[in-house]
Amino acid sequence: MSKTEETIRFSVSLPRSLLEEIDQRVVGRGYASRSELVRDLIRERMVEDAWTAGTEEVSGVLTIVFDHHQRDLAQQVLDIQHRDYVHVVATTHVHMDHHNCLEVIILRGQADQIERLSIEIGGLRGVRLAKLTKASRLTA
Ligand code: NI
Repeated sequence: MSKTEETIRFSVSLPRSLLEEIDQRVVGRGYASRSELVRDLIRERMVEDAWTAGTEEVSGVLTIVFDHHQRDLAQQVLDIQHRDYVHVVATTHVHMDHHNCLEVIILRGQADQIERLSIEIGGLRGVRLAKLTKASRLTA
């Protein structure tokens, strides 16, 4: 949130049990206040909605761990990234140990196409972990 933006206070009615659950999360996750937790929940939902709607360009970070010794795998991962329907913004490759490579792939484009690319890479033989983190622009 920008420093200059006005913060509006409003009332929300909740069942007591739901408020208690929220308060447990505030403490458990180290939030400074209920408001901070609720703001994060709203932002998460807005990102989800942006991905579901598919009407705006979104960003995603695909994290993969794969077998360095799986034949042709690195090349297959690269070939998929080189297709032009999703923009690969950046990739970082880390050699974790003798067997494992970690790669972080930052993607931008249409939500369904980013998801398709992620599923495709995740399904390659030798890819041990594939996790997509969804992001989108947020106004505050
Ligand atoms: Ni490596």
